[in-house]
Amino acid sequence: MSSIEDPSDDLSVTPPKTWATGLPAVTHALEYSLGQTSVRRTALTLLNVNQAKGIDCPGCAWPEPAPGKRHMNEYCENGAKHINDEATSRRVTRDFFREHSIAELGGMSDYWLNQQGRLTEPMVKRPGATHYEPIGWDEAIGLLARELSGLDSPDEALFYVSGRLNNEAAFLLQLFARAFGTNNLPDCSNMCHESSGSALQETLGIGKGSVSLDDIHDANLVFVVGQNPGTNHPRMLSALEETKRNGGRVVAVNTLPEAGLMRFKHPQRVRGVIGRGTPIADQFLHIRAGGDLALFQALNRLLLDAEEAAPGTVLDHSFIRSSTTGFEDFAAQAEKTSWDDVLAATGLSREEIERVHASVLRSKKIIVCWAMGLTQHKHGVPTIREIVNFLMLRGNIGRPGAGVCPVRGHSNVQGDRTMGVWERMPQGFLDALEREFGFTPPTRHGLDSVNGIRAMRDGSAKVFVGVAGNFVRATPDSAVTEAAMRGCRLTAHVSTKLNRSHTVCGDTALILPTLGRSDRDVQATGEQFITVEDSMSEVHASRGKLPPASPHLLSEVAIVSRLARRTLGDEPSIPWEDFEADYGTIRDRISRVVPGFEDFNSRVARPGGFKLPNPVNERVFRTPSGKAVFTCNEFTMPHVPEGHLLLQTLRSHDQWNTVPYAPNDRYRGIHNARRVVLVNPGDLEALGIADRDEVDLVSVWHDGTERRAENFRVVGYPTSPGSAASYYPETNVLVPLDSVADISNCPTSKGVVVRLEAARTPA
Ligand SMILES: Nc1nc2c(c(=O)[nH]1)N[C@H]1C(S)=C(S)[C@@H](COP(=O)(O)OP(=O)(O)OC[C@H]3O[C@@H](n4cnc5c(=O)[nH]c(N)nc54)[C@H](O)[C@@H]3O)O[C@H]1N2
Ligand SMILES: Nc1nc2c(c(=O)[nH]1)N[C@H]1C(S)=C(S)[C@@H](COP(=O)(O)OP(=O)(O)OC[C@H]3O[C@@H](n4cnc5c(=O)[nH]c(N)nc54)[C@H](O)[C@@H]3O)O[C@H]1N2
Ligand code: SF4
Ligand SMILES: [Mo]
Repeated sequence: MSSIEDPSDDLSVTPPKTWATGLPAVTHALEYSLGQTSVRRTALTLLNVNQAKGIDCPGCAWPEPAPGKRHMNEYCENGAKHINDEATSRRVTRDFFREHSIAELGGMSDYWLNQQGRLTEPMVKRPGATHYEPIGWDEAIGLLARELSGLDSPDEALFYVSGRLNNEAAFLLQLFARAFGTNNLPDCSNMCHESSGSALQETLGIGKGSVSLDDIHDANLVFVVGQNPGTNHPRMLSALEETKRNGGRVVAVNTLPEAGLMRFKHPQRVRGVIGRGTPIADQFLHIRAGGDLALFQALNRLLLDAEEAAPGTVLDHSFIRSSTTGFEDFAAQAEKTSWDDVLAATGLSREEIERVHASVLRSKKIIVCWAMGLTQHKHGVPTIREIVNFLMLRGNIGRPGAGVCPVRGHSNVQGDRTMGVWERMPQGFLDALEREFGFTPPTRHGLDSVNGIRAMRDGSAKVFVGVAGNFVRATPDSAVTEAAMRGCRLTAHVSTKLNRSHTVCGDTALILPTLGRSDRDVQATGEQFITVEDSMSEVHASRGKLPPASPHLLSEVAIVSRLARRTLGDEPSIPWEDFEADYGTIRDRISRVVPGFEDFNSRVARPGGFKLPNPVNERVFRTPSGKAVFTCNEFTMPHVPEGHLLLQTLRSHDQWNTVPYAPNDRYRGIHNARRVVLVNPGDLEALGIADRDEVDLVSVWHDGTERRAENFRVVGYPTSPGSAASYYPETNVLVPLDSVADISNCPTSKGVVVRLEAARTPA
């Protein structure tokens, strides 16, 4: 057995922190890094991360400052953990797979699996086998190609992508899938910012954020809604600190009083390390879960009322008239907003909302930032549409210091979409592929993640190929999803590290180990670099610096190119071999297919790369009417039956998505346990449950089915009344597959109706 053991579950609770990211953050980062690898490798990764000629941080998608403005240590505590989790010196070898059966590995925790280290050679599980065994690359790729070719229809295959994948490999993967004949390209974005994409595409004509770092620094008022930047986008706090220094204000809207929203100590400034730090939020709105739509409806109604009281002084009439449609209908709908509804949905007082309104009136330049606290609710899309209404009323779209800022998760999740990884790419993109490569891509929309699971469950999808990510832990309804995966003929994962998806196998299963961001990538024409696009549409290069984790690894580009060649045969119009040998040739193709990438190779060679144009910033809206669209959004709030709570499933401070690094959530004061549920003390009292009781979380769905996650400790915590919080992925089992956001089909990971029951089988 491996020497790595699961940390014991020994909950201790300290008061939640009221500030984020000072000296302890630096210490924690080094502690984790040195636990994974040597001082030398830690120094190599950390000196290179986010530098102009270095490695793009494999953590979140927050952008780096312009090259001249970077610190020597341009990374955060969590970025350091993410990169050294990849740069670990630990290795998973063929002996490991001989020692551990797949069933045994399936019983291990997500933590344990990840801690085993980097995957080192391709492995196969043959039909009926209990263990993975080694397989050569040629045979592995041949086997996968044969299974794909043997399908009755290309639509029986799914190609899942997670947002760490680089642009070059993502472009090749979608090219391969479409040349093979399917648009089945589900991705992690389906479970993440899909609601943002849906709302922004409809209203502004492009599903991306419109602001830059300079805009954030320059704004008079920044809203941070449904987002925990102290943990998930730590360097965003430096940007907000700058906003404050320039005289701007910050309003934070959250169901939890997150440490990073309160006060920030900059780890790269002496003042930040020893001082009291900068208060971040000027106003904190402790909102009820799912109450954000009502909040922005109330703010919009207040703006319309203020305009009526003093005509011509509040709204930006010239913008509304020249650049938008739908204002009249929106204004009529806003008439219906009732304060009773707003106060019930938000749990806020009228005075609190009026105070925000007063700040809005004082601010010429406003930005709204948001993340999963909005997108993963049933009414996430209308909520974001209402935010767009809010910004448009005073012309806060398409000018400096103002705009929409959906803060993206994975470092290249936005780039993967730009490269065509989407089951519904517009016809213009497909036409460009046809012109460039001479084949006709399929036009029928493909399957997203939720529909992909349904298809595997129903037997209409038979081969699953995952490139990066951990599909069975990222998706909802774990039991249903796992059964669906087991029903496949073949499951294959291109991965850097072991995870639970490798233990949930189809008849045949493949593990295809690959280079990570930090590994040097040398191909036939020499050393390669890859590119990524951050949350603010900056495209730049990333160059690995470390010797690869094993001599048997292939890059993602190489794996996809070889698979395509084996499946489709040699085709002069798509030179897969050249692509593998020289990634510059892929970028040449991208420059001819993807708008905004003209002259890609030379522009990305500049330090810091280049920014993709966003037509919204020229007040050009690529909607059917050519105008930005005001929308009418019905008031709605989550319905939670008596005796139940609305559970959100979120990240602790010590995890990267499905991968826990340690059982701690330092800022929230939770130590040595992950199976905890945070509940408002008032609700605990009403439910007759005591702090530290052991409970099962039981989710209830309207078809009468129940799902259970067992043995959680209750912790009294200032969650907003009626809501509870617990960590993902342990709670994914509770999210019904059919519980999705309207329009975007994003699983409602932040809105799960649960009841707490005394643990059926106490631990
Ligand atoms: N260290 C670290 N960094 C990460 C990740 C990670 O796992 N670890 N994951 C990356 C990825 S892929 C993503 S998408 C991002 C996610 O970044 P976040 O969206 O910050 O991630 P979550 O932990 O899901 O936190 C959701 C936040 O929304 C709040 N919230 C929940 N419900 C509501 C609501 O109804 N209204 C309001 N106003 N607030 C609400 C929660 O209290 C919490 O603060 O982070 C990225 N960065
Ligand atoms: N309940 C609940 N569910 C959620 C969420 C939630 O808030 N609550 N959040 C959702 C969100 S926002 C997201 S983005 C998804 C995340 O879903 P995914 O992106 O699928 O999951 P990750 O945990 O990021 O994937 C981790 C794995 O990626 C692989 N990996 C890491 N780096 C590389 C690399 O460079 N190349 C390759 N090929 N593989 C690599 C490693 O093998 C690692 O085990 O989860 C979603 N699921
Ligand atoms: S803020 Fe995000 S991208 Fe920047 S160093 Fe931290 S984890 Fe990496
Ligand atoms: Mo995400």
